[in-house]
Amino acid sequence: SASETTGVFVPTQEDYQKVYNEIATLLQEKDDYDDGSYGPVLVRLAWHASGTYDKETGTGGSNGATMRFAPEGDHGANAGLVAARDFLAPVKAKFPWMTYSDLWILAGICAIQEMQGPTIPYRPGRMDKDIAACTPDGRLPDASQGNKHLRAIFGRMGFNDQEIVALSGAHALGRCHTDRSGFDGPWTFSPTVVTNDFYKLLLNEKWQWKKWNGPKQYEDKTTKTLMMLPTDMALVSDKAFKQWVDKYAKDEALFHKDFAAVITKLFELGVPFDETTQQTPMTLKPTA
Ligand code: CCH
Repeated sequence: SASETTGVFVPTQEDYQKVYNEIATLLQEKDDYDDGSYGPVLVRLAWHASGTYDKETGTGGSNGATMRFAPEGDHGANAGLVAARDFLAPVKAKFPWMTYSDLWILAGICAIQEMQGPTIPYRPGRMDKDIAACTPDGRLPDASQGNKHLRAIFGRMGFNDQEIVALSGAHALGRCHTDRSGFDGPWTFSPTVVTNDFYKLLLNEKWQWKKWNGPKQYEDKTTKTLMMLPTDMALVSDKAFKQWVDKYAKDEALFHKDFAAVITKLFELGVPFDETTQQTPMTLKPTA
């Protein structure tokens, strides 16, 4: 094998499955965090690692893991993601042959699959970059804004309206934290399961401005326990976006299919896969 002749360890799909299983086991063990899972914050880490991509300059994206360094790790948008990076530290120690860049994306995929989401194909090959590759602040979306901002930010990465709406369904997961973004609360009643509930609730609940001292956000009129960001609400006030919200609210299978496709694209933005080596996407098996 290549590893015998060169002395360089060449991981196989089995090796990546071992890493996957390790993350899945830790997710089950460390269940006293937030709503009972680190899954959502792992998805957010993978998204913020990828979502800095700029298609014009080819800078940013998941190939680099530059959020390890203070300038990028300290960007306001990344507040709290140290919890996800710390969660993965023992995994990196156990599998030192893996780059942080590949590990963060594998962890995002593992989290989605373990939270009953669709199967996400995985391709390794990302290289860690040094501090000089940190992206400037302001590349990730600002939740206080609206439809123009969403199209500008996601357009810079290369996404269209349908893809923006499909990606936003990730807000079925997790919650906002007052000590991170300043916003407060979960979007759905099942924040550790990949459902289409984000779209259903957007359409079916009555939303009102929350009366509080924090940043402007919505709360549901009925229970006052759920939340929506101004950017979330733009997905129903903008007619072109709303068409897709309607579709995904009606059809969870379609959401899962489109979410898998668009998150794969997100996770691979700017990654220069070597077409000559083994780059067939692999399917890693969920534990359940
Ligand atoms: Fe998001 N997100 N997100 N988001 N997000 C937040 C939390 C999560 C925006 C703002 C916020 C995506 C798109 C957007 C997740 C996945 C995705 C929070 C709360 C804010 C604010 C952070 C906190 O306080 O901890 C905005 C604006 C956009 C614009 O579109 C996309 C795309 C994805 C993934 C595909 C996940 C998951 C969370 C929950 C994190 C947690 O810790 O529970």
